[in-house]
Amino acid sequence: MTLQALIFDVDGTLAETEEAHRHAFNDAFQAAGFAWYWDPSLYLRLLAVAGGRERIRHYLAMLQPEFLADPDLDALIATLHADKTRRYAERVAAGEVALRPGVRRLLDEAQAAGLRLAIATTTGMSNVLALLDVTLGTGGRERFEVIGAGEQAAAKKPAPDVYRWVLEQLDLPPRACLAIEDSANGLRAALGAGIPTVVTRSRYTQDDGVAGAVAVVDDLEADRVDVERLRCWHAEAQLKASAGLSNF
Ligand code: XBP
Ligand code: MG
Repeated sequence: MTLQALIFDVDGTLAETEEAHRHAFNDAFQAAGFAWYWDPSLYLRLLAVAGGRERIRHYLAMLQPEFLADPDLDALIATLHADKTRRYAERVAAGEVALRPGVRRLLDEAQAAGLRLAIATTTGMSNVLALLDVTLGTGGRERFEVIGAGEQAAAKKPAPDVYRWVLEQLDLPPRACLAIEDSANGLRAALGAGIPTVVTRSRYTQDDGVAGAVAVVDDLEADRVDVERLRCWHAEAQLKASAGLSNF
């Protein structure tokens, strides 16, 4: 089966967004009067849990367990996360986040080669659209035929739900696609949906496990990832599958 679509993760893959997320979480905590502070080494541990609301709950369970008994905990987390989302959008609008090297080139080349483009992420839709609007400008979001965000999946990565939803919308089998991810959670989600996956490591995922990836690169530009290489990796994945060496 030939390669027909590329499905991109957002956070860490299209852009190094996690510092903007981290600062937005901290600002929201401070504004609400909490002395909680997520420094980079704590945030690295917290990233084991995808999704902002889930991450706040995980933090409380780990380090402030007395909050778990609060009957209004869901509402508190929802309020903090809504404020964090607003603050993240402000940071993106201020130009704090840029596309990672090679992303724009690869998007251009893929479209010129007739590949379909999609997104599968755990972050909220408003965050995805804010990032695409600022970094790709007018028409940026329309380049992606399908956008699967946190709202589209019951269970966040590493569950495969968002990838399954995107495949359904594209009306393609997993073997016709390649996913591009930066993290172990993302890789597990894409593989769980049966999609061969290329990993481009990001700031916070340098030590993530990447077993099962069809290729692992530091950066799409430095490693000169183009459509031809993607087609090669995709074909290799198909060969391995037909030899019974993988699940694709
Ligand atoms: C990225 C995430 C996101 C952001 C926070 O995971 O975990 O949750 O850190 O986003 P991935 P929200 O790149 O694997 O999709 O606060 O909007 O949930
Ligand atoms: Mg990611």
